[in-house]
Amino acid sequence: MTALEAVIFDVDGTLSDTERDGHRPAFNDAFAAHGFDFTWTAEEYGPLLAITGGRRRIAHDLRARGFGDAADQLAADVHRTKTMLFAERVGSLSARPGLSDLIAGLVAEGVRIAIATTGSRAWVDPLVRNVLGDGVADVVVTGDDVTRLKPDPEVYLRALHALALTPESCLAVEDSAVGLQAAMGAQLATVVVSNDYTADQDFTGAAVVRSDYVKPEPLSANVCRAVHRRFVESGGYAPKIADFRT
Ligand code: XBP
Ligand code: MG
Repeated sequence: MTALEAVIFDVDGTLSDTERDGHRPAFNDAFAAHGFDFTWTAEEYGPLLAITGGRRRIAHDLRARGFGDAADQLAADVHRTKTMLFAERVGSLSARPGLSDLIAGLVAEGVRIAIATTGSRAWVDPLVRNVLGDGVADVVVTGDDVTRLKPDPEVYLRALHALALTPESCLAVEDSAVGLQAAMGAQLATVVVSNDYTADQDFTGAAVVRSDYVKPEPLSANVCRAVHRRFVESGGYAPKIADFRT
């Protein structure tokens, strides 16, 4: 039986509730700094999260507002400002309730911690340091390190490569359907801990779905081990048809 050797965490919505009151105001302040007269309300922002990566999200919205061919360059400029603003603010963000106990339990048992996110390294590194502590994450793979963002599995495959582990010995923790698809694409057993923006999404294929780290029982290192064991014993994900041909 393969033992659990590492847990790979998503960042936004998983380590911390960053989206509604973190990224969104930074996007809005960047829009204002570049002379745009619109903002993203909390309601408008939810559906926009289906477009991963802040630069792509801005470009999508600018195209919808009629900016045409100029959208991509404008998005790159606005996103640079947004990244700088958000990096200055990560000190005010805290871990989701119950996460710190889970991390402490995993570390105490020798389970390694890794990060696989779509976000930009300029703010991911300080956020991970603030929320988890210095040096707790062995591996941090960001959106800057990949050519294809989630739901593509590339970020998880790169994290596994950096850990020098196979998916059978790891568990992923995600908050969204897009993230779950990325983790499943890398053949990882995945715990979904949803939040207000993602609660109604389709989490088919997740090893466990919950809305909280604490209730109804804490997501502890032991629970992670049990989830991982059950997933491995059940054979993981069904092989794809192409696998039978090889
Ligand atoms: C997070 C994202 C990111 C953040 C904004 O997805 O899609 O784009 O919303 O960060 P996940 P950037 O949690 O699945 O990694 O502006 O740095 O892209
Ligand atoms: Mg997320």
